[in-house]
Amino acid sequence: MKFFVTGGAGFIGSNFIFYMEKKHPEYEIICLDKLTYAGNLATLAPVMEKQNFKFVRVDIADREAVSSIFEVEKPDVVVNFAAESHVDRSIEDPGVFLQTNVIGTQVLLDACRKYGIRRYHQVSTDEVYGDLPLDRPDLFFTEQTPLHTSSPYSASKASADLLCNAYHRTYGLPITISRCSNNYGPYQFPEKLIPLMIANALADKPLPVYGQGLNVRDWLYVEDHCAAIDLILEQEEIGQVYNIGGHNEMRNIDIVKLICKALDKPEGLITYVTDRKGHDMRYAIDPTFIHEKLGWLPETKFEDGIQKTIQWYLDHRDWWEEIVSGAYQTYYERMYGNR
Ligand code: NAD
Ligand code: TDX
Repeated sequence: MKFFVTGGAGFIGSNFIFYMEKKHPEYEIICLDKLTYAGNLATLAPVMEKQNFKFVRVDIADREAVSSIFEVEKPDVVVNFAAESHVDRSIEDPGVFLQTNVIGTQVLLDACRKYGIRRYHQVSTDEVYGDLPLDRPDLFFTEQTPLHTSSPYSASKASADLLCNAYHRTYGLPITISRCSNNYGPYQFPEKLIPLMIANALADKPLPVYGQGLNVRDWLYVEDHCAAIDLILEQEEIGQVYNIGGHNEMRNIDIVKLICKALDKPEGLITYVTDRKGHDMRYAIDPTFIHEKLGWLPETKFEDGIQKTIQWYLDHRDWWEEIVSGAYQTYYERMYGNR
């Protein structure tokens, strides 16, 4: 079985490659990644020399390049993680989000049509459902919740989902889609809430909390997300959407305070800054369907996962210190300088 894993040099994609290498050592995995600011080849060092692994640097929106790789390699399965993934960057500059997340997905779908595929899996997000009000804790996103996006990022991800459905219905392409809640764990780029707060706290820098920090996210340890995708790929039914989440809702401010406590840093570092434009209030996944259909349940409790994650960032300073010292500085200044 030959897998294309696009975006495998990023956070979830790399964790997925490690998960699959361990669980299915008989599979051949080819990682396709453009290596944008968020992609890091060093992350893939543990698998780089393996016989059954190959890395190809390519932009998924480059039709010709993608087509030639499909022609040569003829993959059985494509799992598409490749995306521009940061909401704040999409608010600053939506263009590249449409290019990669929408056009890139279409290019991959076209290649799958042309060369044939056993499965195309689209890694989507709970953000396609928009948000839920804080005063209705009884409401959750199900697979039937209408798409109702807020940011250019979520609009681009929802567009990609719609294209996948269209290629399934119109051309019979064997697609599946998963919509996961917020992930955390090793190798997450330090622009995202949890690694950003860990890195800043370790440097005794201000911890920029948007608005009042009352927004709620539903956190899932990245390995549990990978296990869910693996299960989805193993089952035969196509055209199906699966929501993935572990009922672990937390307010941003509580996460930041927890990180301060774990690192023995003063809460005085917390700085309330101007809110994100169009900031979604609450995400909350109802994972009943994937649980009942595939028996999936998250294995890592948040208390354990967050400790493991903090320890990972303490043990792998080289990995993220290099990132935060480079071009990321310019981004940070632009994004947080006048907030
Ligand atoms: P990430 O930003 O860490 O990694 C994205 C990867 O895609 C990088 O390696 C980057 O180089 C690559 N990439 C970007 N543009 C590309 C292009 N045009 N061609 C080829 N490669 C390209 O993202 P992540 O957090 O690992 O997210 C992976 C996927 O999971 C995304 O599709 C995202 O929408 C989805 N998702 C993320 C979360 C989360 O909490 N991080 C939750 C749900 C869904
Ligand atoms: O500096 C910050 N301060 C802050 O208060 C940052 C970076 C974030 N936040 C808030 C905004 C959100 O309410 O923390 C929350 C989490 O923010 P992000 O880490 O940027 O994640 P989010 O916007 O929730 O989106 C994430 O989950 C869904 C991923 O980045 C997406 O790729 C995924 O689809």
